[in-house]
Amino acid sequence: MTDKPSQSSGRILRVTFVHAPDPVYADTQNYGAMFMPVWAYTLGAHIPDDGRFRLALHDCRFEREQDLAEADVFLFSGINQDCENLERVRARLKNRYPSAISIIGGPICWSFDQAGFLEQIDGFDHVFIGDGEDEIAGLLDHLYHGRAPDRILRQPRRFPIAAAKPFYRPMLDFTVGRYYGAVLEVSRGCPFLCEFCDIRVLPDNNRAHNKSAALIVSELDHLSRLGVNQVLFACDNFIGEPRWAEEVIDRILDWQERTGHRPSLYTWLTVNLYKHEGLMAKMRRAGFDMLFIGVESFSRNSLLETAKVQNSVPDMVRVVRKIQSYGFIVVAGLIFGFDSDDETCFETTLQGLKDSALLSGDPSLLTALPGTPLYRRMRLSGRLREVRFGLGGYKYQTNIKYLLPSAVMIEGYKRFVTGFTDGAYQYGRLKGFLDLLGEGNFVPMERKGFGNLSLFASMILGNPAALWQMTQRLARFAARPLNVFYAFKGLALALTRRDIDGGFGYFQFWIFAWTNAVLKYQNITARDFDIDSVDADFDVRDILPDAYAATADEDIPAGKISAQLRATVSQLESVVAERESLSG
Ligand code: B12
Ligand code: SF4
Repeated sequence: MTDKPSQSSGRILRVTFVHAPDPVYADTQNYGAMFMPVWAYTLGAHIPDDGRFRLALHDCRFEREQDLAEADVFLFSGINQDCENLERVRARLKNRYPSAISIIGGPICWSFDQAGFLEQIDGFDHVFIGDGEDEIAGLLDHLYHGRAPDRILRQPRRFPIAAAKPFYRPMLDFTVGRYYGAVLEVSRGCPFLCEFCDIRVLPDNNRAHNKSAALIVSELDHLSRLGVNQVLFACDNFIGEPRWAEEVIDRILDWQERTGHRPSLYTWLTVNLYKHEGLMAKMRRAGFDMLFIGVESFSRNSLLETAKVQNSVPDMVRVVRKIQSYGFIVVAGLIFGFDSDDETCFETTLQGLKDSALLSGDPSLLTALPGTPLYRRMRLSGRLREVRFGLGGYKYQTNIKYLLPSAVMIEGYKRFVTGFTDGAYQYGRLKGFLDLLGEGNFVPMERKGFGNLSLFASMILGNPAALWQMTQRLARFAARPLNVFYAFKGLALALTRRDIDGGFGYFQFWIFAWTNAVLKYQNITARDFDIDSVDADFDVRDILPDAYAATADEDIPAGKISAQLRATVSQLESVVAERESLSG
């Protein structure tokens, strides 16, 4: 618990940040690695230091709910999937401390507002939609003086992140050690136009808003002094503005030279990185080890449909290979279920992953996120399904009706999983990746990687759910003797490639990603899917509802709206023409 230094002798408002993500998801999606509550450290820094507020952080993943001390205000945050848990914790606190005020913010609020689901978080006294930095002080000031703020509070402007403050140190310094490295937000927004993406449709978010390079480096410096060696650079697209990205890298290189600190870095960016050869080499030297890239599909048509034009390169395999040849591990986002996908998309993806020598790639099924053009298109064509924000026993549950029959999707997915988890296939990926590193671009790194098995192991030791998951992972993996054979073959390969600095690190990542896939997918059956498709009599022309273009009213330049529409509409017209010619 931390008091903001006292300048007044009046009463103190006790404010507790309650971090309560859905526990099942928290364990299954991150495999027991716990990431820090960035929102609390960020907002804490914007609460005035005038002695009126006493701040505390309670992270339900580490502290028991029963130990949550009384406060005057409980601040909550989360993402859509946390809804039930947030509501459960809120209700219990209300029972124990009836006079306390609860306020919820975070991505869940914006998203539920877009979808018209705010009633699902009705229990909270106040709902805050938008960036909180500029508002949190005023909000708490109201409560301090006993004035009731509006129930729904909206901040439609993006906070000018160039004016961001350092994390709230008193809270960070005492808690950072319990998390997997650190998460440092570096920028917000992305200039691209993917139809399914809810990042580009947030207010004023279709462009990059960047933190200053100086602040990023001083935060890195502070984190390194606290002993943090793994830092996730949180953003929507690190190269939304390549010149800024380069400036940040240059500053980091300079700082590393001066201080000798060498954290490993992970970030999100787009495939057009391949055009920036100098930047890639510098990023490696600066410690960028893993990059999340939304590859989405190896089908150019599906990419055009979703207007992911920056990905519709002539040869995706060549592009991904080039990025990886510098030594980056590309964690590829992949999606099945575009209207342009046919039943071969599962095999095409398997082949694409292998040819591009990707060590990692996690597929998901297309989902329409509220607020996106895809959501609007699905709504207009009656293809939205009602699903709750929770899996209710399913592994896959999506909210749209696919054009491919659901049985075809499920069978295809199962074929994909069988091929994907196969030992020979996995070994081929590792070998392909290590061979790539010998092609001349590789920049070795003098540090531990972002994915650090010993750090991960130390984290899960105290977590029974994560330990149980690890036991299952190993048991399922070893149940197939061929897996064990290829795992050892992979280890031998990595250790004998003396030309590659850090071969064991790549092996570690490979085995982790492979066993993740086994854990997640092995034994998957049709019962794990709650997905649906359009009826047999669905008129394929309805994939492009009449009002789709007319209702595109995002607050972005008109030229950008029409660019997205052009790509999506012309590709969907081809799908319609193809289907109609097939049906005679
Ligand atoms: C870093 C990150 C991760 C990291 C770690 C996150 C962490 N620390 O726990 C990792 C890689 C683990 C991750 C995983 C996932 N993530 Co993620 N992630 C992000 C990312 C890029 C940054 C989050 C962040 O730290 N932002 C910085 C903080 C300061 O922003 P913020 O939390 O939004 O808070 C601001 C406001 O919302 C507001 N606010 C927030 N809370 C409150 C509370 C009050 C009271 C007030 C007044 C204001 C307020 O003020 C803050 C300052 O402006 C975001 C995208 C983005 N750019 O935000 C996605 C995002 C949060 N992730 C998302 C998703 C879907 C996931 C996954 C489910 C993906 C998957 N399929 O596996 C998993 C979930 C894993 C889990 N169970 O924890 C979605 C959530 C969408 C939604 N509405 O549900 C986002 C928004 C991306 C997107 N648009 O699709 N993620
Ligand atoms: S590139 Fe990524 S962040 Fe940008 S609009 Fe597309 S999906 Fe969204």
